[in-house]
Amino acid sequence: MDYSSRLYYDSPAKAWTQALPIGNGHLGAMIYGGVKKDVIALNHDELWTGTPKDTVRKGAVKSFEKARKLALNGRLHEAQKEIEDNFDSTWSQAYLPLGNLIAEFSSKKKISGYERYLDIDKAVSGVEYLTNGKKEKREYFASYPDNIICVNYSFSQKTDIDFSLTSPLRSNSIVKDNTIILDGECHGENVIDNKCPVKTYFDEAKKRGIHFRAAARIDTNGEISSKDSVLKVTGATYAYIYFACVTSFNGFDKHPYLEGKEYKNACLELLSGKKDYSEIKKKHIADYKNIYDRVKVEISGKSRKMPTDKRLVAFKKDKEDIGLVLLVYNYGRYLAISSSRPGTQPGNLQGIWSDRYDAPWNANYTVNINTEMNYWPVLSGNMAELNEPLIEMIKELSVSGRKAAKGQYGADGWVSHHNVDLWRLATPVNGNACWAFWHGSSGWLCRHLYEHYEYTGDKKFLRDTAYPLMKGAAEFYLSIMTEKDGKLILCPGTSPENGFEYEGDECNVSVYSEMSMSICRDLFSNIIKASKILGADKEFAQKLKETMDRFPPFLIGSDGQLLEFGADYPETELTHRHCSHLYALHPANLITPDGTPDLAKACIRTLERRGDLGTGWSLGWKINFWARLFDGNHALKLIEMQLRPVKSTGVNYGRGGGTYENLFDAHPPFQIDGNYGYVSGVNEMLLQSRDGRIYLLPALPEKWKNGKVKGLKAKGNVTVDIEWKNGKVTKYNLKGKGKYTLIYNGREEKISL
Ligand code: FUC
Repeated sequence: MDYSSRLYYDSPAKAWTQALPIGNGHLGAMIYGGVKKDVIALNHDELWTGTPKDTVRKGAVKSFEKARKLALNGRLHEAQKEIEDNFDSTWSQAYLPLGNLIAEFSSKKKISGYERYLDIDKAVSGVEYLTNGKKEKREYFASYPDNIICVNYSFSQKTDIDFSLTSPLRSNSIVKDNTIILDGECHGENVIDNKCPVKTYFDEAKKRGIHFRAAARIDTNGEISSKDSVLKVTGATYAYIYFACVTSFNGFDKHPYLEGKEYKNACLELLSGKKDYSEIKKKHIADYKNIYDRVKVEISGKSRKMPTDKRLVAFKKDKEDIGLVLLVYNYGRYLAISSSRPGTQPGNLQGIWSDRYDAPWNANYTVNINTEMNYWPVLSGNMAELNEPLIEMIKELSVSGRKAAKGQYGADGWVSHHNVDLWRLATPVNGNACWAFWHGSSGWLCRHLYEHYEYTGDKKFLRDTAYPLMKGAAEFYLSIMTEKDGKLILCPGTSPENGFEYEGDECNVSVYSEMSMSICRDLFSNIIKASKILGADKEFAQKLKETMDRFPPFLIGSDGQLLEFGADYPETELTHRHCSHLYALHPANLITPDGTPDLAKACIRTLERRGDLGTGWSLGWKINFWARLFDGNHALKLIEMQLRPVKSTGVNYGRGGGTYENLFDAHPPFQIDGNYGYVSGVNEMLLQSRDGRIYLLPALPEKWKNGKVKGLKAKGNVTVDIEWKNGKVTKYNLKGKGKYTLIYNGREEKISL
């Protein structure tokens, strides 16, 4: 048994953060594995409150101009107040849970040898135990090719089962033959009442929300009957459940009720026909492995054979369990494949798994770090097709974002702010300017588009998809660029979600922020490169270059740190979880230890002053920063901190980051970004690439003495295998095309593939 690809427990889950996730991008389920009562908590990626809406704030353009003038004159508190009073728009809509599929069993016999597992080599979860010495088995998986969840119960003796399907949403369920059908409805709006979002149903057709049908078909050798909405099975020695859900959601700009798509028959159709469990399972495993098996990391050392929850606790004392480090790495790849596939919605704050009616931060897309982090491991981890939902979202955002640019700023191009939802909210949300007034996400998201080209080498994608979107984002920034002291800046600025001391009080709005300028530098540089590659749009590239030449330089503060707010203001929260001003170090490559050593030194100083502690995703980001700084030991320290066992699910903005018993990342609460920051961090420790340079093992910790990795990707669509002994590369194999400089074992080598 490989204990770096299997989670297992000796008892059923009592809490959601102990349950095991399965998913196919649309459908998500959490497996509790109770002996008498099995609960499968369900999600669907399109269950959100709301309808398409114009969210532009009236009078915002004037307000922006006023705030800009105030900021240029140093009246920063007033600028902030102006933004918060007159510029923001509405809150995001919310992601909703679907409900529970429940199976209650009649058997009252004593059981032994209980095990609940998730095999991440195959993406199959299961439960096994003995009754009277005989094996009882259950299996669960979510198939992407068939778009259903399958469950297989096999009993050692005749068993009666009550099946039911419940939902916290407005819904009604009935039993028809061997199928439970639940028809339901999402709220028409997440209405803001006294600064609190309240999920609200309306009767008026134009305010009705997304409708959906969920259905579970039971195939069994037992006898089927029904009582109310419970499907009863008696005397079964096996039962299969085939579960599907389809919604009326018809695109971000279509009304889900008045222009909704047909969903009732579509749902039943997914379940109709003769379903052969083992065929579906075979297809599912092949489909999953086609992505998952591309990469394998092996590092010599201990791998503890111990139930995962206990293993996590044991790691606290003895950190030699490299198998656990790899398990969490593999689990992150598993979660990515299970939550983001072509045709699905992108992974939200919780991927697709969310049990709460009022999920933390509405389980929306928070795009001032979190959504981007979800997609960091995808390209380096050889899973480029998982980017598709993100790319689609960016295309859609560019449509709503054009209205936001015009309506909020009177600007060209397109822009998005710190929250996005299913309806592609692009305007700033309501609340403190430190998070609400931040127009960096359109620029940041475009870096994913350019990287998609860099990693895949797909020129057609660059020309037809990436370039026009990148250009539109740049046009927005060009359009609001302001001159101050001969420099061009984005004024006013914020740096998510931090503040500084100004005139005796905390302030969040500065004249400009380093992050916004870095996002622009990065976006503009990528457009200039793209225009060269495509041999197109030279004039625009020239304009960007001239604009960039007038940006203020990176500033270094009195303590050697990179300045966040364009001036050496006293920090109000030195150890703040965001490190946005290091954007140029990671995710961008504008600051590098070998290219710009002085700035890299300033980044090190910044990270030292911030400290290592933080929320889950903050630890995840720091792994990536230290990897980019070629400091493998520090990166590993962060990995080890991320593996601290956490039970609390309350919101902790401080230093509580760690891992839940089911290996979900703990912000706390659960937030999936930390799982992905971890995977991306490990990838960056083993391989980095930029501008034709490929670094093998650039940040290998001393503890990882011997090992091998296969299948990671370097930019240029190069597939990389590496073996190492005593910390030195002993063998490598690169598959791809082109000329590169290879950097390893302290030397540089020119290679041609
Ligand atoms: C950002 C972070 C928080 C949290 C939230 C969802 O606002 O600052 O820590 O992750 O997103």
